This record gives sequence, C-alpha cells and structure tokens, in this order.
Amino acid sequence: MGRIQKYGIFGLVCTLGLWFSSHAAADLVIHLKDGRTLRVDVRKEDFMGMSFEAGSANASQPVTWDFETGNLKGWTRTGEAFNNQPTFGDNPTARNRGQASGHQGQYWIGTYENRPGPSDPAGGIQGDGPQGTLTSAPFTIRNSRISFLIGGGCDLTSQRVELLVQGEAVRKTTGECHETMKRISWDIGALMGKQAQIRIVDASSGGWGHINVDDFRFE
Ligand SMILES: [Ca+2]
Repeated sequence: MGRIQKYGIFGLVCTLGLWFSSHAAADLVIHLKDGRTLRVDVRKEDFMGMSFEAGSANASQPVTWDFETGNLKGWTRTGEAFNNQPTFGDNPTARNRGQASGHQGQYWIGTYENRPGPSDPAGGIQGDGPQGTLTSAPFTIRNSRISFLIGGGCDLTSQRVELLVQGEAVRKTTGECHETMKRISWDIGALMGKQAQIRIVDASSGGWGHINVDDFRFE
C-alpha cells in the first residue's frame, strides 16, 4: 500500500489532523505501489475516523503476497514441500538450469528449490520429492481480478494454484512445465464480497513434481 505502509496509520492521521486545522476540506491522496493515485474529497465535518486494513485483499491477518518478507507470514503449510520456502534469488540460473525463475523481488515459492536465504548456497535443491500445500489466511474479495506469477509443473491434478471459496476450488491454474514464471490473471468479479483463500498445491513427486509461484496482486 505504498506510502500508507511506509508512514503508518499514525502518521496519516496526524497529517490529516494538520490539514483539518487549517482547511475545512481536503483531498486525501493515496499513492499506491502499482502507480495509481486515489484522491478522496474529505470534509472536516464529515470526518469520523480512519482505519487501515492490511493487504489490498483485506486479509484477516497480514499475508506476504509477494514473499518479500522472506518468510511465509499469513500462510499455513501441510506436508514437506514448503519447509524451505520461500526461496531466494534466481536459483534455477544459479545451477545453470537454462530457464530463469522470472521471480519478482528477491523471494518466491519454488518447491524444487532449497535456498531459503542469501547465506545459503546458491543452486541448492530439494528436488521433486517433497509434497504439500500452502494455504493463505482467509480474505474478503474486494477486487475484480487476482493475478500472480506461476511456473513449474503442468499437471493440473497435482501442481496448481487455486482459489478456495467455502473450501471449494473455484479457480485453478497449473504451470507450463517450464521453470520461468509467467503472470496469469483470474476474473473474480462475480465473487465480490466472498471470503476466500489461495492454496498452492504440490501433490506429485514425479517429473515436474514442483510448482513456482510469486507476487499475488489484487487488481
Ligand atoms: Ca517475490
């Protein structure tokens, strides 16, 4: 959430307080990380208060949607596949795989990889063996699209990212049996207001039994 996150809600409220001390009305300008600027006409007599709901998807708890925290904050693991996640840097290139990861930032999910941080040896792997799931905290759908980067295995029955509503997978996507992640997008406008979770599934130990994922965006 760009500058809101940087300054925090306390700083924002203080700033608003200063505006209102000299203005009957003011524009609240919110600069988002994706480049958009939101401008809200705020009148002193109408202003009651302000709250900040973490994450663009209004998650019930903070979730690392791009894994740049270097951990799995807001996600729940089952099995073994996600024990060494997220992974750091372009690990496929570090082992001369010939297919770059295409990740965002520094950290991403790659269930073949085993390089949790920069101090771990580049190119380390856990291979296709481990299986498991990684499920996000519940959130309320408030955007018409979710996009994310996906790569790795291409069997929808065993390697996929899915959107759960009331425990049912209402959207699911697999990779293209290529390490390099591509951005895909789900139209979720029809699900507005519903409680949902993202689940990443690695349910195979065979060839291409791994999945690469990064950078969920709520658009
Ligand atoms: Ca990332």
